[in-house]
Amino acid sequence: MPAGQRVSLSVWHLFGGSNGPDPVTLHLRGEFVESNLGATEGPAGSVTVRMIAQQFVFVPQCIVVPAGVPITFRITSADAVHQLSFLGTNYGLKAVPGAVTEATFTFAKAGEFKIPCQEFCGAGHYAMRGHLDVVPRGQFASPRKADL
Ligand SMILES: [Cu+2]
Repeated sequence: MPAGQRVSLSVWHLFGGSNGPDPVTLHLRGEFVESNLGATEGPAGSVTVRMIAQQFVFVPQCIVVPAGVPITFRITSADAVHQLSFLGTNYGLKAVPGAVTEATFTFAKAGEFKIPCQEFCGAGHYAMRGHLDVVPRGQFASPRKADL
């Protein structure tokens, strides 16, 4: 597991899912509703990206973030365990149903990164890939600002 990554498995598995996001209602309520996915710009230019991994897509499929800024990823799964990697970097994240995995990565330069799933998750696994577009900081316009 890369440094800086932490998995908040919490007590979800032990106590029947009362604490982490419920995989069944992810899209309906809480942190991972559709309108809250993707990049959000917080105070002082910090950026948080929320994603759902599910058989066999990442939601959202394409994410735009600024270069040279720490990007905090928060990801969960709607079904099986998935493993994202940002091709061409050594950054990666595991998506676990019922838990939120958080990690912060900084992409030094603009570029495009494929995000293949690296954990066999079923029949469509080999086609499961997202896309990360790292743009120069001045060109980044977050679709959303966090509520302050
Ligand atoms: Cu997979």
